[in-house]
Amino acid sequence: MKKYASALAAVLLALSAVVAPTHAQRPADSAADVAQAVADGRASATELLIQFRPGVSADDQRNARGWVNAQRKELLRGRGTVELELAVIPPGLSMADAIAVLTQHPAVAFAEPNWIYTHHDTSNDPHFTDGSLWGMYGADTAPANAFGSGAATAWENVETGSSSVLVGVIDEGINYNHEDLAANIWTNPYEQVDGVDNDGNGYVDDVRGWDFANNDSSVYDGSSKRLSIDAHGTHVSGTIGAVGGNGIGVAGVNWNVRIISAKFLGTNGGTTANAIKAVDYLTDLKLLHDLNIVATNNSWGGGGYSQALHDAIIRGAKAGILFIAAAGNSTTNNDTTNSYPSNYNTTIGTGTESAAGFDAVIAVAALCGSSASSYCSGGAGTLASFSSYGATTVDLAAPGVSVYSTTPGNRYSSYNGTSMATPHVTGAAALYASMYADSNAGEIKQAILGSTAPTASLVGKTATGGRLNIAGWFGSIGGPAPDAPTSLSVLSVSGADVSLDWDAAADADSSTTFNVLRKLNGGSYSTIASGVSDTDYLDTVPASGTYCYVVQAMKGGSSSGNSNEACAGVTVPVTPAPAAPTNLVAQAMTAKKQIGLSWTGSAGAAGYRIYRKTATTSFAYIGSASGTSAVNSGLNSGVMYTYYVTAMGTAESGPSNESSATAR
Ligand SMILES: [Ca+2]
Ligand SMILES: [Ca+2]
Ligand SMILES: [Ca+2]
Ligand SMILES: [Ca+2]
Repeated sequence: MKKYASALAAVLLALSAVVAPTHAQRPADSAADVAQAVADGRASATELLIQFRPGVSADDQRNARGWVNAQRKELLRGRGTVELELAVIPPGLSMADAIAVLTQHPAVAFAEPNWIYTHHDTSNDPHFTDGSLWGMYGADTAPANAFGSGAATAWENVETGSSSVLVGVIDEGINYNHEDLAANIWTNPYEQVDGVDNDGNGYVDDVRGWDFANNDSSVYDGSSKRLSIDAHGTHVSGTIGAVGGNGIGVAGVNWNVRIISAKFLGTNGGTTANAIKAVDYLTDLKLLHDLNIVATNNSWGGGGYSQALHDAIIRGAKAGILFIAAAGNSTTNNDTTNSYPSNYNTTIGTGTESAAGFDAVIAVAALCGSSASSYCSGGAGTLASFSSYGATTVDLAAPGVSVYSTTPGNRYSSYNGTSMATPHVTGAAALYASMYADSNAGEIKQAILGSTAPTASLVGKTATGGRLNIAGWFGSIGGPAPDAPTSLSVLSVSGADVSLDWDAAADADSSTTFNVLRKLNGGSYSTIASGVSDTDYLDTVPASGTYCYVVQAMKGGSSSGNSNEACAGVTVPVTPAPAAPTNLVAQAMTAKKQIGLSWTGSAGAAGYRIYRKTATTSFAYIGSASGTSAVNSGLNSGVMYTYYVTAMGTAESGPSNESSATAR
């Protein structure tokens, strides 16, 4: 008796893990923590990570999965050596229980939740976090402003622009050495500072653009004593593309972009002649060097109709460059009082330049973000009191009051104007182009105008009746469909494992994921894995048969069509379930409220499952054991409990004999 008791005592230590798993050398994910994390959406309810021990065979792995009826979803690393996998548990099984059971399996080093990280790029730029940059906020960002552009929602979706997207700023010059702009200023790779026009575009040493106002290569003409020089151009540039996430200053709609200065506004304004040169300079740069210039920002206006300037803007449209223009600050209805350049339309040709196939001009009004400014007595979401408008000639509104951005001398300032609204839209065009590299200018414009947020104050005042809404590109709206993956093939079949491989399409980038779809014996396709980031996948099929696969690409919430189909016949080796355990003995232990169990094990069993009932309950699974004994504790004194056990292999055995005991 003494010997039996001491054996049970040893079992008690080993088996305490059945109920409350302990993890050596790693912090415990307590069952309660896991359950809470799943309830909070911080951990997947169905997916978990299983790290197998070194040298564990595929059969052992299947056996471990079998304990909780899990399926491999994806091999994450260590193919054939020390495998780490993403697995899925069936509906109805709690993640906490699954992890507790798997942790017991001898093949498993550890099992842990598939934590869900909130994926974002959050600006740490001080004037973003302090509430100054309302134009970048959205309804669901922190800080929030429902009337902001929603750029921060894009950042949360890891869309922060690209250095391969270029925009032209036709304005004053730019303080290109500004601490929060310098990294995003374009450098002409085809030009050196050597007194020679190396790229043959007619401008000598135009390494950052050109100053058409003074006809020289210096696009910044301010100084520490003359900080107002080129301040306006520096300010709009910061809204388009101040460096984000660098802990300095502000953040532009694009954290990464390249800005080309086409300076034509000097201290006394600019001329039509120089505006034409500036527009053509950017068009010619795009055509000469095949540069990815997607838009020009035109926060300027005045004067009458110029056919020569109209022609230049049409030439830009034909080169695929959007012309994004301020509606003006004169409170006029541009439908009845012409405002240039925002009223130009490139689908209307002239006697000297035929119409372009689409209207490249986007005209932008200024929106209020709060009632704090005297221009916004109507409150947040109203048209700024100075803003021009037009039900047909003005496309949308964007943040244009109390806009904080870069100014010369590493300073930051708050400006008001449709000039400040316009670069939010130009920034949006560049950001969209970075997300969808295949999109052309017409598609970019359609995406911006088609996603505007309906705004009461803008009905009858803008063609869309809405405001810039970058957040609208995410979630249910999505972007254009990506291209389907190609060259899907079955690399190998090993037991129940089918190894797939495919090629991503040319438009895929780091945000692209893949869905894997499978069908059996000519049935219909269903998705077996989604969110796959690699271009390969290891499927473990449930039974023998002929399986066919296709894969799809996912990007920006949109799915591609199917890839080619790849098929393979799979013969799953059948290992019979182990025999049922025998000689189960339940016996009350000396300690109160505990019953000891022992049984004769089964050949080939990798573990055992324990079932229990009372006079008032039916049999239910209560836990597992790796050996042939267990202690059930926490029972009610004086209650009789009845048990049976099963053996686990590739399948579960039948039940052992039943045995009962009454807890002390
Ligand atoms: Ca040149
Ligand atoms: Ca040169
Ligand atoms: Ca200059
Ligand atoms: Ca910054």
